Amino acid sequence: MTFHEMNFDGLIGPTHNYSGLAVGNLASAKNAKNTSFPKEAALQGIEKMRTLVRKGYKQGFFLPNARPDLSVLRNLGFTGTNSQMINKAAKQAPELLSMVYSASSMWAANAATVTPSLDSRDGKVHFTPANLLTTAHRAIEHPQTERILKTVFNNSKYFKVHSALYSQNEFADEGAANHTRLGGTYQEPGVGLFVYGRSSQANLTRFPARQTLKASQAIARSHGTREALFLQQSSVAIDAGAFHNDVVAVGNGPALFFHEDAFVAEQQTAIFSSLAEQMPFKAICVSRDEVSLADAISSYLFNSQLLANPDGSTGEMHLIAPTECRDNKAVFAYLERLIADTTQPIRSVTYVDVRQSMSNGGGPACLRLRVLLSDDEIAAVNPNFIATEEQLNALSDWVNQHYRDELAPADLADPELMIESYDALTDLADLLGCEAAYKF
Ligand code: SUG
Repeated sequence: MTFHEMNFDGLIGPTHNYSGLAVGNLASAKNAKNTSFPKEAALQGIEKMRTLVRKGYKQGFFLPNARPDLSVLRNLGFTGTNSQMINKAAKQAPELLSMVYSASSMWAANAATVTPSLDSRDGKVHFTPANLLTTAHRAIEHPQTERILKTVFNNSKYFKVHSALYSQNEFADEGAANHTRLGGTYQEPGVGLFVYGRSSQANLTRFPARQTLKASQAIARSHGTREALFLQQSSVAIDAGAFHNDVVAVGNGPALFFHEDAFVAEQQTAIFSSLAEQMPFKAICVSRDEVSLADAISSYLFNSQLLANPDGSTGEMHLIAPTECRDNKAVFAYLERLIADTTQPIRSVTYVDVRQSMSNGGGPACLRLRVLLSDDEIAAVNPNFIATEEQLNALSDWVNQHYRDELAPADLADPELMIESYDALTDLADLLGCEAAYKF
């Protein structure tokens, strides 16, 4: 039985917009109220998937959450027809309209935390959708995300999709953006490295620490994770804009690529020695002298996808980096030095343009959920969600047919956008044979 890493990207939905909803996310704040380009955004996401498919990697995708989510407006006291609710929200509480229109489910790294079957006690692949309770626009994602995961991983012999953790501040969870599965090779059991921002109810940082230790522990417990380690993010990183750990660190196989300021230093030493006992662990630490924390966060260097070779061997690794890393002098020079250094495994960098997502703080690694799967498990994935070239062509045709070129935040007030979005998603569900995934 051979295991492979498969990346599932979140399709970027037709209402992609910049509403400045994410406190502590510098790009979201900077681009708040700018005009977005939904068609370009979705096509950039599809092209990123195509880049991986062409390199020989296994790739899948997820449906976007249906937006606007009118069940939330109804829950918040709006009444009448769909169009009447949109009109009333636009007049009375435009911030609630932005919340129910957000296309934030594109960032699949926050969809769930995953434990592969090699690492779980019952030999199943476990998924827990993230409750994302720190931000209002993302806290509404998990019921739909659970349905979407159950649509894609629809075989209970191999897959167990849990419900999100109890939505309370103590159990704040942001999914795989704060979790890395490390191991010598993909063919042997590994370690789940859970990174959390806070261990108490109180937020001691200027920006919110979105992941709690209790949430990470609960997930390891319910997934039956055999080997779990818990490491705290440094408050310096959170306050510099690392609202998720995947903004300052990325790991895969034996390699962990991270910024010097990513973790609480004393904990890091103990965790790294434990990892080194369990695998041929390779820590690739980038010092602040080489790349400042500010440059790391504005370029999203660590939000690159860190990939093994396409055949799954982990001796050599490859980065899929955002073009912002090529545009930043210090970061680009660092990457050139990195790949020339043969004492570490990263051998190549491919730059991808995902600027529309980046402008909301989502880089290449945010857009994907990694799942380590055996051949039998891959055969059990709903085949309509596997990204072949043909399927990607069908998706880009669908985007070209339905998406607007431009969207300004004020456009959310027009009920016509709701009709367009639901029509687009109805056609998508039809294309993918999954009508039940959406309830408008
Ligand atoms: O949760 N941005 C997202 C970006 C998520 C990136 N994901 C990872 N790092 N894995 C967030 O902060 C901005 C939406 C807006 O402002 O319109 C937003 O939600």
